Amino acid sequence: METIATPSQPGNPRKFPESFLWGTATATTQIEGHIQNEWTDFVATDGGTCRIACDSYHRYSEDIDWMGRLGVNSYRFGIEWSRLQHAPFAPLNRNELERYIDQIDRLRAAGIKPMLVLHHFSNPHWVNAVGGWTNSKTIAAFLDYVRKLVKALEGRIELWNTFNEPDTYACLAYLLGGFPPCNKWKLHRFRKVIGHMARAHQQASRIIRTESVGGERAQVGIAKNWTFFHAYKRFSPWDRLTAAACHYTFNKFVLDAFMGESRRHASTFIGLNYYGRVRFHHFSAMIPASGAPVKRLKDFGFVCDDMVERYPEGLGEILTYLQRKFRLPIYITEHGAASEDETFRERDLLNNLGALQRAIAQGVDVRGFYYWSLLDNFEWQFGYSKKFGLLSVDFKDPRLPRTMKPLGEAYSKICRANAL
Ligand code: GCO
Repeated sequence: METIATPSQPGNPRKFPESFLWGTATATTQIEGHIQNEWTDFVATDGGTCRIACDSYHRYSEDIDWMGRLGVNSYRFGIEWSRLQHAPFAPLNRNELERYIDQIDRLRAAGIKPMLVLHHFSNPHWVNAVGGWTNSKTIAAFLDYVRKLVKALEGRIELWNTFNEPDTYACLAYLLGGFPPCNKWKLHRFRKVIGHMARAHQQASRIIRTESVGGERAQVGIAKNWTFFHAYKRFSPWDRLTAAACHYTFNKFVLDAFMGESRRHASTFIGLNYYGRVRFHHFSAMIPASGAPVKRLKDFGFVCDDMVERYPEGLGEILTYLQRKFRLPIYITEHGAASEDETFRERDLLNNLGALQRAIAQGVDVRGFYYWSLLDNFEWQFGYSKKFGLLSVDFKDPRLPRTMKPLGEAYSKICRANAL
């Protein structure tokens, strides 16, 4: 385990700790293209599909060059399970494996530390065919994959993320119907998925920490999405109840399943994905992602990106809470804003990094920050309509050229200076 970073640099309060990781994050289905999983036939609300996406499957080395220009020193990305195993317990596909190994080796050669995500909202078809993570047999299949992958990567990876946002995945796939298999209000399935993934996390973590070459250095955690749920009017009992039910289901229940009691020692770090908050008014979620008109939200005085309400004040609160509760190092595995307004995005970034810096100064052990996302990409049910990238991609041009955005330039300065 790395030594604990010194909270702030003496003499310069705008500096981040010396060994701080500045990164950016992506997911296989959102950028790679040419993928065979449950998203292949899924058509987003804007008519987009993930079939080609940013074509990073072929352009990963160009993407790494862009990361070099950004000056990041870490990259959080996935390996796509469906590429590596075509049947349960099958040997790993050699060609696909070599492509990922080449990607990892290029990253390391460029001085960019990889953080590997094992599950990010997608499964091979043969897993979905038996009910996905609602089926407890998926646990054994996943562990077999993890064991083989850990061995095949031969100590190249120190930072492992087992599951990305299990709460978002189970909620959208089994409660809200936004992700395949698009089930609605199947609460028992939601709970099963969380339970099975939590068991898989615990066992995968053991495999990674004991079986990876140089395993004593391997660090493992999930990436937990934390959203604050509040009532718009503090005294509205129904909206308070709705907010409390969401908090219980998506924050407390999920965190307890993955990190409570017997699972307390399954993780060596906490990955936090933080975007902001959702407020309820007359039972409806006041955010653009739930269809609330942006104009109406503005009239209510809300500051939102194209997805959720921004709430940088909450970042310090959740970091302090997690630190007190678990006493583990924390990585902010995702934070970002979707908007065409780059000035807005820059302000949002600075507000959140300011909150992060204050939390570090107060002693919270945060080791890294990953901006979501490197590229404009396939934003699941919303397709290409949400612009989260540090780089834009021209999806109308078949060559899919990337261009640095103003936010990319601004983020680059922060990464290079290790300071705000
Ligand atoms: C998630 C995922 C990312 C999203 C990002 C923006 O949080 O849903 O981890 O895949 O693209 O958060 O919504």
